[in-house]
Amino acid sequence: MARVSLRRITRKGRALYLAYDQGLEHGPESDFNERNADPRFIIEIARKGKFSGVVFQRGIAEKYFEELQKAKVPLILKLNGKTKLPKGEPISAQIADVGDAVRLRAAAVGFTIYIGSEHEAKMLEQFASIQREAHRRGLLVIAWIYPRGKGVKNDVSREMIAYAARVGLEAGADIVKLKYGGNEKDLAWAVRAAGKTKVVVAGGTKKDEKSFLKQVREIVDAGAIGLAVGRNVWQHERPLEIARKLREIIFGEK
Ligand code: FBP
Repeated sequence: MARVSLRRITRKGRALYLAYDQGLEHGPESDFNERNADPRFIIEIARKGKFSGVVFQRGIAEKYFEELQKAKVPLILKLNGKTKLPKGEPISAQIADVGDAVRLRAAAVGFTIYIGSEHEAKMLEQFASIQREAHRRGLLVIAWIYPRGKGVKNDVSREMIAYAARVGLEAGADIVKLKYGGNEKDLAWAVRAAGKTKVVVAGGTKKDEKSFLKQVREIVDAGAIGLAVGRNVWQHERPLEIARKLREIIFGEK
């Protein structure tokens, strides 16, 4: 089987991705201000902050295609998403496909699976066909695997994060994105469960810088290859400064 090289979206085997799909997931009111509501601001952070990739939904990737090409930051095209408005069992709707990713010159596709949801089967099936086609067409695959829904009590327990990691491996993701519950040993177990699938961790809501950086050190010590972070960077007063600190920890940059 032809392998797609992880090197397109990693450096020294490590990764720092800038996630910006929160406009769809959470809405502008909860996450954005005058500055970070503009996708061009995000592209500039990704470029100057030397991120290994930026995560956009299709609409932003289309409308800001030229800016993104100029910036030369690898695109990770998110293929599904949902708003925060429905109250039922979570399902992330597929709203883009691998053809869109190829057309938009993405390096990778991203896809969310809520394991534990009543709709889990649909997301697993869609992921399977996306994974096959993406690999056939030379794209990497990142799975956001979030335990959620009626079947899940604690989404960041040792059991759940390792389960999410293992689903990433078994479903064929190149990289699995997990949430960190604050226990380094649990994350190390999840990294073990992910086998040859690499692990990156989400940033979560904005924290004070000191505790955020402490968390990032733990994540790297646990064996994750890095972060796919949004709010803790582009809600920061000085995004490039926090990006530099993240590079120091993740890539060992001086
Ligand atoms: P953050 O670093 O801002 O948490 O972003 C990571 C992420 O996975 C985003 O890609 C996504 O929009 C968001 O978290 C989903 O968060 P949730 O579903 O928990 O509200």
